[in-house]
Amino acid sequence: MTQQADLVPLPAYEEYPAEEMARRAHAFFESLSRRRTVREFDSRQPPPGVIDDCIRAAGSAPSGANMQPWHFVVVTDPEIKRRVREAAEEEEREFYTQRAPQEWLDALAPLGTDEHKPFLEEAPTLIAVFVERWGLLPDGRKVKHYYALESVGLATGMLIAAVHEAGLVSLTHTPSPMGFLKEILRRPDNESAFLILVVGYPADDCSVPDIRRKQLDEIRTSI
Ligand code: IYR
Repeated sequence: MTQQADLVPLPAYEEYPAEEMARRAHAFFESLSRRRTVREFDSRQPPPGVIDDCIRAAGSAPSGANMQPWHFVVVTDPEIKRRVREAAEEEEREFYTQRAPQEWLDALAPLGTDEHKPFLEEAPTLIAVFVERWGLLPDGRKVKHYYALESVGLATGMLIAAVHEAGLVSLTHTPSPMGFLKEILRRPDNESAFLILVVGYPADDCSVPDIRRKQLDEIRTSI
């Protein structure tokens, strides 16, 4: 039997007065509401350390049984980015021309996406997010992971928010299937690709689709 962990006083909790709480909640909402998914990137690299801090933020996410079933591969090498682009475009070509049902293509039409993925080479940084389907002890025994996909989804949301707060832009890219990522990036058997977060500065002439977010009364019910 594994023992319960020691208990320590809740570290560094700060209660804000009501007014300040309201101000902070609103400011955070306003900041996140300025986030847009971007598909056109400048080639400039973010300053050193920024991506690592964003990944530290992602790694602070809650996870099933605290297994932290995530791994982040930061790709900046142009040759590896080229290989990722090539493999992704091959899958996407098949998706757009054969695999995708018309209903799916119709849903994507407002976004203007197609099989061309130049951002995978043009953006300075790709963060490939992997799910650890199971953990591995130093002696090779497997450790069961719980809610692994949900946990990695939570961590990825925090990664996206951190990148935004740092003043960079991102694109959540999910070429499907993503098996090629595991091969190109040489990830172990217990991992599978979750998504690629493309990160950088927006291109000078960057544009985004004129689409809207649902309003509060469409997404919230109070009882
Ligand atoms: N993976 C494809 C298709 C695609 C699917 C969804 I759902 C999107 O929100 C956007 C694109 C692609 O990346 O083009």
